[in-house]
Amino acid sequence: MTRQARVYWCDGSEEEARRLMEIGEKEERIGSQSVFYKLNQETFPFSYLHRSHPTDVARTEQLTFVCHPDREMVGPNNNWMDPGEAKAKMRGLSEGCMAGRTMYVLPYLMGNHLSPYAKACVQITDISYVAVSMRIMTRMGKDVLDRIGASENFVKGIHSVGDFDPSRRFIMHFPEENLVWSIGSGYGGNALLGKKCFSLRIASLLGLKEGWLAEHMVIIGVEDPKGNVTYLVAAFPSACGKTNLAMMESALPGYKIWTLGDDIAWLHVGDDGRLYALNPETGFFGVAPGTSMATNPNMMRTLKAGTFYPTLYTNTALNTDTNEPWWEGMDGSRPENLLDWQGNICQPDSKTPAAHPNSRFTVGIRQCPTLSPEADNPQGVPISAIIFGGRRSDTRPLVLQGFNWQHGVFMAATMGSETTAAAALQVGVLRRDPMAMLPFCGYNMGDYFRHWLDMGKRMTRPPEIFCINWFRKDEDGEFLWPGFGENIRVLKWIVERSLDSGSTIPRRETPAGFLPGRRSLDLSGLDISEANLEKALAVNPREWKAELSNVEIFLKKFGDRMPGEIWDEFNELSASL
Ligand code: GTP
Ligand code: SPV
Ligand code: MN
Repeated sequence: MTRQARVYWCDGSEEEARRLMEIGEKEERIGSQSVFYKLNQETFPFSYLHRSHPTDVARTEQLTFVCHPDREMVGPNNNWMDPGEAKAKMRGLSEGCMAGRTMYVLPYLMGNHLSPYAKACVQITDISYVAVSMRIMTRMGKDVLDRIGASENFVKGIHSVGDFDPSRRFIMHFPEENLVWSIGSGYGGNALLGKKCFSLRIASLLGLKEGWLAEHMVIIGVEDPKGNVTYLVAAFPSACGKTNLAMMESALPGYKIWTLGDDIAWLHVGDDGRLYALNPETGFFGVAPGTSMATNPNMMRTLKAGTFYPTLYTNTALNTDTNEPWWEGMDGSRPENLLDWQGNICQPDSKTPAAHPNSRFTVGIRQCPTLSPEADNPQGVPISAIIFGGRRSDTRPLVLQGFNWQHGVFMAATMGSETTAAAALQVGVLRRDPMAMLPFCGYNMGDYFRHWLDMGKRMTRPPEIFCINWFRKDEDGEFLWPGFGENIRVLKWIVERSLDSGSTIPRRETPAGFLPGRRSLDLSGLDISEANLEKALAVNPREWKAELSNVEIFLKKFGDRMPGEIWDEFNELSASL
């Protein structure tokens, strides 16, 4: 059907990666541009710049569908299409789509080879950029084919960039066939089908059937000055701080963050009744703007580490004096001679960003200096706390602890966030984004909330649940909380509240949850005014009333499928305000 000129079976070797970079540099093009452009190999070892098609710069939620015979099961949180109709449409669009091009066959594993939870997958694609990205982000190799053998037991991905025409761009999921079919985009979550499409949308439904959870979460270990490590997971919507949290450099002496994952966590209940988390990916597809030695030094070190995995920069600017990638918020002043993300010369006084706001890097997790020694544990790591967060200029305080599992699930189910450039939508608009999973939950959100409540009942020791907000602003639009490395102060309170001795750590009860007790946040060495701290931590009844009417409209969309427990918590909070 695709009528490719040739087929290239990828084996995941280093030699092959070098060959693919060369093909992308010299043989394949997007419009008039090469797929890869070689950057300064001394300062940015094995690094390449990629400029995507100008209409193809973010995930496209409006073109993403879940195609299941039962529309109710898919829910109002997903676009739905009948599987037969969707197949016919995709067949039409795929006819001859690889004519004259190479089809790359990518066998890969999500999860580690020794893990009982790992899943074998095969994706086909027609662009070297996706083949190389998948090699960074997944465990790609011939051995996966042996594992699959003659079985049908693998996740299938069909991907073609097509002609990049947005009117012929679709990302279709067929959960009953473990199939993802994507055409017309070469960007991130639209094209790296092991990431959002399989490890979240399809996997979330597998999790519902098999009794586990696939979540949009970072996994970290927090080491205290005594050397004890407590593992946490945290879910924030796209471009709201997961990667930064995953490799944070602590502002408090003696504390250290260990990185296990920055985007996706698979959560299983272990034999001991605790919750375990593992990261199915092996790389970071991270937001470039704002990344610097000041905000995320460990990511800067990761980017420059250089191993046999290439590092890719997508839609960043280019400093033509040094041949290095550049983006807004990088250390130092704006270089004089810059090409913008589309390759055009930048005027020095231009106010438009030179890097695309959703420009990203793709880099292997092995290069991360804070990689946890437990990152490859086939069972995952035991989780003591689950953190949910969003980008909220108002209403939501710096941190709140849920009263118990059920109340924590309510807090997460009702969270909202201001939209970012990660999705092709209007930026900065508040939308409800339960568990940071609105674009990624592959089935009805009402059923998803019930699954969360049920998971709590299966655990002998469920993790504590917290909500955070690093992004609350004052009247002048300035952030009230300094964020980044200073967030360790909040993590410290979270960890202490989550340990067996947690009930002795001071907290203040509010209708919305527990706030840190006076002086129980460690603010040593931090320059923040009493007034700002008070504002950052305020639970304001007037703001919460407005919040609840917004929440109510959202939850009602799920009708009968919305669990009564969620409404019980809602009514309790309404009554107490
Ligand atoms: P996805 O990869 O899209 O899932 O995003 P992410 O959640 O990993 O987001 P990331 O960590 O890349 O952060 C996105 C943006 O938020 C960057 O521009 C950061 O500089 C900014 N950011 C991260 N942490 C903080 C913080 O604590 N405070 C403030 N003010 N900004 C932050
Ligand atoms: C996100 O948007 O949450 C991402 C980037 O992690 S993408 O892979 O494009 O979905
Ligand atoms: Mn993400």
